[in-house]
Amino acid sequence: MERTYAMVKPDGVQRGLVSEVISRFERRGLKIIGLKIMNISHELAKKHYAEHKDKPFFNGLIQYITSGPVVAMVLEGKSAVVMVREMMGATNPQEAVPGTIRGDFGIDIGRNIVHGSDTLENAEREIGLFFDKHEIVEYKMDLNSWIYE
Ligand code: DAT
Ligand code: MG
Repeated sequence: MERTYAMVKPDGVQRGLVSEVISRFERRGLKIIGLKIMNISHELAKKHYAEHKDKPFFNGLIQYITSGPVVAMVLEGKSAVVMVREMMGATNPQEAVPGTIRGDFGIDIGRNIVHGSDTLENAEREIGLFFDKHEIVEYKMDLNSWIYE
């Protein structure tokens, strides 16, 4: 099964959307195997968003993602990376379709509520950045035969 990294960003936490976001992933059938609330250090933020370091919005992005606690999670399921990305919606909430998290709760690109890894490679990298091995809990979900054929 595939694993991906997702997080409720500081605006999502402040707006009380943690349970809403987790609930959507959970109800879809994704298995939560890592979950915690944490503050992101500047150092971790820069590593996480390294691909954007030369973009004009980089400093603002680092400021935003370190401005309050985030809820970090590891989700497991078939095609988890793509599924989470589709459930999040387009990066700019103005372009995100209703029914997606950003399309239902966001307006500005710099306050888009959730993060989800964009590739399997980045998922592995980001899970490694945010979670120690012992924080990932492997277990059998008894519902699996009702979610997967
Ligand atoms: P995503 O979060 O959908 O993977 P991304 O990796 O391209 O999007 O960018 C990371 C975050 O940076 C994104 O969630 C919001 C912010 N961002 C992206 N493009 C931006 C822009 N043009 N102006 C301001 N912020 C931007
Ligand atoms: Mg991205």
